[in-house]
Amino acid sequence: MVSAQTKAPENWFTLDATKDKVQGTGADEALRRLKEKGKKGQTVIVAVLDSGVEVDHEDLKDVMWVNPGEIPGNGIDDDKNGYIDDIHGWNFLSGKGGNVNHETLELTREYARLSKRFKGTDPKNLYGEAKKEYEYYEKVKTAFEEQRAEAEADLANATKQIKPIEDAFDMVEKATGKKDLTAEEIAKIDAGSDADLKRSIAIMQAVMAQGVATRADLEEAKKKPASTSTTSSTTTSTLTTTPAPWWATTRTT
Ligand SMILES: [Ca+2]
Ligand SMILES: [Ca+2]
Repeated sequence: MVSAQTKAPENWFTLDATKDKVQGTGADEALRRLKEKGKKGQTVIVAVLDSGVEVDHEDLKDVMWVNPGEIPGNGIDDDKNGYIDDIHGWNFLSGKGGNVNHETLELTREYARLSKRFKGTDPKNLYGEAKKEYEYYEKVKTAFEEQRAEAEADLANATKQIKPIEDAFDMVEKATGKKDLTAEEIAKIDAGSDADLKRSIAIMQAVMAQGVATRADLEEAKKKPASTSTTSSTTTSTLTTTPAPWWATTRTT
């Protein structure tokens, strides 16, 4: 059994649930069995639609798809497909070569795009395609506002939960005159009969067990909503399209 305290092996994701007792993909084991049977590999092209790709990863850099019509790094769209230096595809969220730190949802992007056109517009003056597009804008606006309200409620909730933790940091730092105490230093604090200090120490020990060891970690935890991971370098094949999200499927066309 792997307990929460055991550090995961670095290659956990290629290990096998049955053979290695690690909930990975079992890729190493699959490869071993295929080689055992003398199977030869075939080249496949994988188009990544979401998430990030480390294009210079040692296992990927030599097998990355290369756009044959593009000369890298010359600032020219050599194959005239609309993308400059798209040597390994294109990152549609950030553009040329970029990483995305605070990527937005498609819903937010649609709302921003349509707001530019329709904010303050009186629909009475719209006809035909423009009217249909306006109706779509209203649906997007409603969905966007609902999601924003949910996110704001989540943020308020998270802020409320973090307040007692900040208070605990304050109290322990004040009592010891030290910042960024280690787990050992915290364990050695003599709180005597100070129940508040004892409680603060217990809170700090509990959050440390969750990986929040310093005030910087706490600030980081405050900034990060639980459900979104942020840093990704999305390299996407220019040949692919993304399926429409739920809120766009009701669009009247
Ligand atoms: Ca190009
Ligand atoms: Ca080029």
